[in-house]
Amino acid sequence: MCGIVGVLGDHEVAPILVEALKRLEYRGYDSAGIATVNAGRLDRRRAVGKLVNLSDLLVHDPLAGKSGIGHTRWATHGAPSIANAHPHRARRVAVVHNGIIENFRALRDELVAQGAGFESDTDTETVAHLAQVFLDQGLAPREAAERTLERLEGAFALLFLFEGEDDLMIAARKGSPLAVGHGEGEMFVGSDAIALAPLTHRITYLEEGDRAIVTRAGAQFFDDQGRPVNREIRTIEIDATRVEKGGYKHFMAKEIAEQPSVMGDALRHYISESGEIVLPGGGIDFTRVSRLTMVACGTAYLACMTAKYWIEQLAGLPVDVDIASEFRYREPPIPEGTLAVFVSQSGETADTLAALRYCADKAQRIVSVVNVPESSIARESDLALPILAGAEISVASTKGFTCQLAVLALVALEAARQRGTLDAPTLARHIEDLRSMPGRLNAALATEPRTEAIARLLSEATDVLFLGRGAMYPLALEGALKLKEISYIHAEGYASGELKHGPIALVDNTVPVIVLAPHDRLFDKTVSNMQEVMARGGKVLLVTDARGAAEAGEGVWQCLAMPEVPELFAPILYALPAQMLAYHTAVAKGTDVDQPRNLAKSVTVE
Ligand code: HGA
Repeated sequence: MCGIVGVLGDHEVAPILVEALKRLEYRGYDSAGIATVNAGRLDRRRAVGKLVNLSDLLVHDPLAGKSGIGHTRWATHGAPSIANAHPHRARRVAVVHNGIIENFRALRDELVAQGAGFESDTDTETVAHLAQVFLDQGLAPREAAERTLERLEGAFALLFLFEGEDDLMIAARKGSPLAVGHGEGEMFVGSDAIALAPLTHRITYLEEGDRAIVTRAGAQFFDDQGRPVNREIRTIEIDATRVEKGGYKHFMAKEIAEQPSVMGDALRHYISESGEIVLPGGGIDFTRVSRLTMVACGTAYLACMTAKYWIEQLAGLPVDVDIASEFRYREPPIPEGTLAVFVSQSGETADTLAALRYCADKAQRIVSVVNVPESSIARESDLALPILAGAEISVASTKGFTCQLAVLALVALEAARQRGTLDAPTLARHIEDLRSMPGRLNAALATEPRTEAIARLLSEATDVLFLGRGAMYPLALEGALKLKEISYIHAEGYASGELKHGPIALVDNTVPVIVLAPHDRLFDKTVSNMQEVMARGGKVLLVTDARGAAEAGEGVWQCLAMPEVPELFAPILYALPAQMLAYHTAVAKGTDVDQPRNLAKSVTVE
């Protein structure tokens, strides 16, 4: 999603802005731009496509100045074009925006009637013109920005820069995240701490409704009522090496390979030396919980679907799983005793955050599972459980997903312990099994050369089906999602038993059917469904273990043998072949793996 940066520096700011925007590239974007104030004069440069186009433009048409704002745009209103790229400008004001101004049509009509000339199709441009109207009325920049913000409906992170003001940026947050970075005689603003990582580690996160008046001397913060407020400066340790590819061709490849180590970190964080589960903040009192509502989007939603199998089976608690964008407008009843759980890698997913706010005064407790502990979702939860995956840069989530699964598995086991639904030896065995997962993930990574060879064949396909049964069903959905996200091959995931109720009509010898089937208690059932596919000429790729391959591998198109894994945690391990297949298929097709078309990371608009 859109990335915002702002710098009041003591060096030429254009290269610093472009570098900071590069660190936000991972969010996905279609165009980019910067604006600076140089000796009072406001100017801007914008380009469509990758940041290199903006850099090239700046070589031929440089932009001087030590104060500036920058933006990577993921279009919501208006096609990716130079005219629609940010910063948007009215005469004396430039603005960059993340979010959607919902009343922009009415504002635009009003401004056009007053003589404003619009250049773009965006909602954002109304903000610049509105601020200019207030400047024209003789208001100072700060009041003009304030009066502008009062008129805006919807969600935004906004950063204003003004002609004639070399030492001023105004930042505002309603719905979309924004952070202020504190330097020595320099000040910064960014969509997240990663954007500011090499510039400063001292960060203040704007709270919902906050505005910040930023000068080189520091920042003053005001709440949504305009009252001055103190906001904490935190020291954020973002390991710069975690934001680099580290010799891998793509961030996705690096993040797939990191899974054993980051999962080890996560498990050590939550499991004591003596094998007890330790949740932070006093944990969760499951004796007071009668059901769970789990809400998320995309891959995180599929992690919740997997957790439903675990929590229901291990702890005997009913679990509802919802897509956040549906949940928030359906306004479901939240029965007493409901524990509401929100899962989001970035912790900023707009729909998930809205769903959390809907539950805030209704659920017994709000728990979140996030990768960014300073995120809005974490901060608005009663209890935030970090997944400790480290910065995830690739748009397609990999280590984020498996670390979410690991933390949710621990939640399921802790619920079972408190509710007495597992005896002590069984619980201890499951915890030990979970602890063994990093080693098993390493063994799964060793199958990569074979996965790569199969992926080359898969890249010829135009449609692919994924099948799974039990907790492998959400993984079939995840395998299909990953493949379509980055290789653009149409893929669907189905519950194996559901195949004959419709999708089997799609099967012919051009449609690879990927069957995710460890040799577990449901293996025979899944194999029967697989036989139904093969009987109709379908090409089956069986992803199984050595026993599964020995029993059912004969006659399949391809067989991929995974290491042994305890049945309960097979979805964690089988995520890896699904990820590696998608990755190598995308590489074979030559797509933009880390920033697939039309997609964005940290989905901060609804
Ligand atoms: N609505 C604005 C900004 C879009 C955005 O925030 N995307 O993440 C536009 O379309 O330019």
